[in-house]
Amino acid sequence: MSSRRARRITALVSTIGLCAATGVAAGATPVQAAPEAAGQDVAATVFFPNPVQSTGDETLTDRKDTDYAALAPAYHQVTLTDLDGSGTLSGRYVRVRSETGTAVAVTGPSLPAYHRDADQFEQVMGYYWVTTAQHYLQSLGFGSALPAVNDRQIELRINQYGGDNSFFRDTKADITLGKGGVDDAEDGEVIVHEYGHSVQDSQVPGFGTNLQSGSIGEGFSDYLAVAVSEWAAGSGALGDPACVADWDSTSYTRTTPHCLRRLDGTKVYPADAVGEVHADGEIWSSALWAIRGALGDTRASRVIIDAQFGFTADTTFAAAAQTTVDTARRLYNAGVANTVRQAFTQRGLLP
Ligand SMILES: [Ca+2]
Ligand SMILES: [Ca+2]
Ligand SMILES: [Ca+2]
Ligand SMILES: [Zn+2]
Repeated sequence: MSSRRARRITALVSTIGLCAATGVAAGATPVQAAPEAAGQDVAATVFFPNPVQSTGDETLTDRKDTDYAALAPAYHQVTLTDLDGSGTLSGRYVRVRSETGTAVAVTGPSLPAYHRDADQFEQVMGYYWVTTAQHYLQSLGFGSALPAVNDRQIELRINQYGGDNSFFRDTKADITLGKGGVDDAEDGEVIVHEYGHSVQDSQVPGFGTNLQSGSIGEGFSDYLAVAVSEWAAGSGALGDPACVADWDSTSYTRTTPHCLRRLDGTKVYPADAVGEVHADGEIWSSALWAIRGALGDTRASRVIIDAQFGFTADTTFAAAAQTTVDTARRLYNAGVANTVRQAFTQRGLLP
């Protein structure tokens, strides 16, 4: 996902089979347990959304995928929901495939406490954060008061693509997460960023065919990553919420706070546009962030996401901004629409 190609780092392949199911004695997992019935929940361990965000410790680094003491407070207990009962990490919204490790087996009420040096940890992260992102969309009313958004099972694949190069495969819903630097699936915001592209593709198949629409895709995906982080943690619970991918970015940023990108930049169009989708996406995401600041998460995200149904695959900043203003008027009122308009005009995205 990075706009910078971090120097290609040979990922340390997890020692699968010898993985540290920390705190769980070998053989402690019941071997005879039947797979969970469909819809049943399973306890698991994740980063929430990532170690730098949740601990505030900007000195944490990858250390070649080792699990070290300073990371201990970053592990959180969560519940995996919507599993399909197949005994694998397959559920209503995502099916996880790893090409770099043995698949997680769901054989009881809780998974082993996989830590980051186990490939299974990333598989769990992928399942949890995609499902959480879909629950966020549903909490906004998508699928009830508003049309469903990306209510389908996507595939999340973990593989060995080098560099920091997670990507969303064009015209497909699916996500591939790589292993460059910090393993991409160790940062919930990287996972949800990629899910943001899947969301847009579900709303407008093939969305993002040129520079401006592609920039909107990157800006929205950054916005969704942070919105889901904050929703999961509780609004206001995270320090520096405007920072995207606080953990993955420790591999390719030298200054603190470590951020892949930010949502609260001051770029305006066209003066600060450079012709690269991630960089120019910061103009779009800062408008979305300002709308969220003015309207609150629920109203802002309802407007921002519902508007995307009306975008064309090759939309422009101005057309997409105008559709978003019109959506605010339709869902709410002229005052809300004016607030949205101001966020876009202040950044040169609308006349
Ligand atoms: Ca890892
Ligand atoms: Ca990475
Ligand atoms: Ca963050
Ligand atoms: Zn992206």
